Amino acid sequence: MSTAPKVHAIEATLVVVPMRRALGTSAMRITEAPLLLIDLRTDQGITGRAYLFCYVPAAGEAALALVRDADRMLAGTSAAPADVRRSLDARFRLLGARGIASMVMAGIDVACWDALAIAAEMPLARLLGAPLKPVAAYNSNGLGLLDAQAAADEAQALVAEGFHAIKMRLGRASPKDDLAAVRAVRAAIGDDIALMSDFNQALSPSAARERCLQLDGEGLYWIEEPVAHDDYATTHALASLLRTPVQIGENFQGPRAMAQALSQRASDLVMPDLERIGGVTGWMAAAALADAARIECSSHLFHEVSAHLMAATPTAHWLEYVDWADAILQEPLKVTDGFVTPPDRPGHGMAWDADAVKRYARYSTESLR
Ligand code: SMN
Ligand code: MG
Repeated sequence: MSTAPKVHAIEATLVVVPMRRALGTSAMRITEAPLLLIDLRTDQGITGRAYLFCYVPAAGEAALALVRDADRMLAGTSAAPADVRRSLDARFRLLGARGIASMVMAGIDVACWDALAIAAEMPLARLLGAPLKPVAAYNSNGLGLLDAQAAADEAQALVAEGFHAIKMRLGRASPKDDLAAVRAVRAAIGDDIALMSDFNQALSPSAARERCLQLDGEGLYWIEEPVAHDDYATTHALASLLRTPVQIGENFQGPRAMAQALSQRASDLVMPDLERIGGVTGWMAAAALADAARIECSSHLFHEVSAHLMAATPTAHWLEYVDWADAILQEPLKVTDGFVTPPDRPGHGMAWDADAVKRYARYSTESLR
């Protein structure tokens, strides 16, 4: 038997990459993606990788400092995901394993699983017991709060990138403007394209009732996060009221939050996020919960890793696709006729393009030493 690998070092670099299409949400307009690249080196010479999407660059800086803390604590200890998780759980328990701390825990978990799969010379999906099967993806780039004509034009361009499903953001100041944009987009893409929608928690419970009812006959595939992400009572009521499925989940903070939502029948559909649900370890627990509740489970961001996880998810539904990390990846994943297949390479298959990382780097754990 081979000896168990240990953590040699965990390094991180914050890059801020331009986005090809700006993302105007009801909360803020995002034009660049702050990504924290994590490299976990084992004492056996293997590097496991992960990236975190940090929403705002300042959160990336905080995450970088926490990675450095984790590095100091984990160097020389077991690199097995379960051991690392136990150590980080204890390290961040008093701080609170939420928000940025839990993002960092998830990122390190993904990097540990990547290292494990590389050592086993298997794609991550295979290590999890799943075949490398194609997963249906929707194009979630762009399509922010544009006027109706601009939204229709961008929707057509997004479909032309090779997808049968796209997502538009909602939550304009006037309900009339959302309705006009939905109608213009539908007219532009035709009836055969699935059209997801996302309010990003913009509405009060009473406004949500009115605005979702108004949109209910418009053929939306789902309505996502109409109200505060943890207002399960309201999303439950909306799910009962509407014919359109209600979707939530990108803000589930670990599998326990998802279990609570499921027990309250908070939504028709769920879409956990790799960095909030707890990395590969958290995702597999979430996938089991979705399976037990027989609820369809989509992914949020991180399609490069999520494609492997969706292959192993019994109730897998839609893979969210955004191209933000393409700028720093050696081999971005290809979309073929609306499907993404996990790559047949050891691990999750992501490696950084060193020149691009240099170009977009802001800080690294090296610069903090
Ligand atoms: C979203 C994700 C990441 C940044 C902004 C908005 C959105 C989604 O909620 O579901 O894609
Ligand atoms: Mg969303």
